[in-house]
Amino acid sequence: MKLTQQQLEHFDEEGWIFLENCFSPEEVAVLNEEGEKIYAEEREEVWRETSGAPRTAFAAHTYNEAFGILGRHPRLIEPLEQAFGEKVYMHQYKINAKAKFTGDVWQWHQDFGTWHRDDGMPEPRAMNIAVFLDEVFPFNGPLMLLPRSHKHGILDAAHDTSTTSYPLWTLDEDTVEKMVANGGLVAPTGKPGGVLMFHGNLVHGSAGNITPYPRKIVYLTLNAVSNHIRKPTRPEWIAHQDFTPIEACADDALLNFARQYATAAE
Ligand SMILES: O=C(O)CCC(=O)C(=O)O
Repeated sequence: MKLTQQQLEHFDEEGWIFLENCFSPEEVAVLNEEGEKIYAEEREEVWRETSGAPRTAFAAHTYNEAFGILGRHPRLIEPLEQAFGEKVYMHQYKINAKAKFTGDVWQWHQDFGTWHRDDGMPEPRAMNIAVFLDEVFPFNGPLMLLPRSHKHGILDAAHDTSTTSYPLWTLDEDTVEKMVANGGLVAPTGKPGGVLMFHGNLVHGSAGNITPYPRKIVYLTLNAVSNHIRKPTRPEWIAHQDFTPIEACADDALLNFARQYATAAE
């Protein structure tokens, strides 16, 4: 899947784009089912909120076939190869839960701030491409983005290791106010199967979810191969050290897997 000139221009100017209906209900259904099974497992890659609800399942592409196929899917890999002009590898992979009633906040941050400081990534030539597995509403903890904030480089940040179960380099209120005054704030919403792509320096965060509507999103963090990390400090399953370029699978690979999965369940 290739982005249009108009989409590329929107991405350059605003720092994000949202693509509706990239994955079909059949493709999303198998990911949802497998995602719930992963959250039910006791394994070090699954992090939980203090309530015990799942927060994040790291590296699911390495131990789950459906998420493995998604991690090589051309609808996700090709737009990033196009943006970076070279092959990409998987820097990080996570299924973020934002569970109904208990999903916790993600404080305001820039992803590249963390990748640079914690993993030794040289340049912001990596980014998240995210697949909605549940419907994202304005009220179930949508990702909030500060458009154009990616044009300010790495902003000052403090290492927050206590507010949530996930340590993060977070931004202070003054910085967030300045960025909002400059570019506003958006919270893209949409049906399962939508895809959100945003620049590594774009400021973003999300509020807690006190609604009965879960909000699962899979994030592939794809890095240009020449920009591989130099000084990893986090476990391999959080910041991968296999820099092998990803070869995209066939476009119908996930659909075929979903059909076999449904037949096997009959
Ligand atoms: O899933 C969310 O709400 C936020 C995730 C996020 O900001 C991140 O992984 O960097």
